[in-house]
Amino acid sequence: MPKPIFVLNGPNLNLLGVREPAIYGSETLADVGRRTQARAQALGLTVDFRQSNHEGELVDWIQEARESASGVILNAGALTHTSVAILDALNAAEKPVIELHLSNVFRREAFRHHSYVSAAAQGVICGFGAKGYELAIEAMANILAGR
Ligand code: CA2
Repeated sequence: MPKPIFVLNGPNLNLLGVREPAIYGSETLADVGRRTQARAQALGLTVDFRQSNHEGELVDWIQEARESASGVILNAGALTHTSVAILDALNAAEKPVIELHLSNVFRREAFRHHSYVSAAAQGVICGFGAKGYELAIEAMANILAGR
């Protein structure tokens, strides 16, 4: 049985579709999860889609990925810009990592322009809203197929 792709979402992403639709869109995180699962299924892959507001829980899940995932797609939310702990966990996991953001962080405040996650990521997808989750699945499928 192939291992699932872990799709991990950080703080406040549970508010998707409820607040700030102009920045983050009107789909809920559950909608995004369904979209992500559907794209993965079409490519013959499985996904484990999770969200946490807690840095330590995200670190635990990234550690779990070392044994239990084929790769990690991570929207770390604001922890992207602050968390050396998440960077260290990603490096220790030794799995392909794709960094993901709904918004184009480079069109926003300067503090969003730096990412600790990027140093461990094979690539970054940002600015395409919920569609970015499907793009990340496609990119991960290519990485896992060795293309
Ligand atoms: O654009 C992204 O996906 C972000 O990772 C979202 C984070 C932000 O801190 C990053 O700079 C970029 C914020 C997630 C908060 O999500 C909300 C969703 C709806 C309403 C309020 C917050």
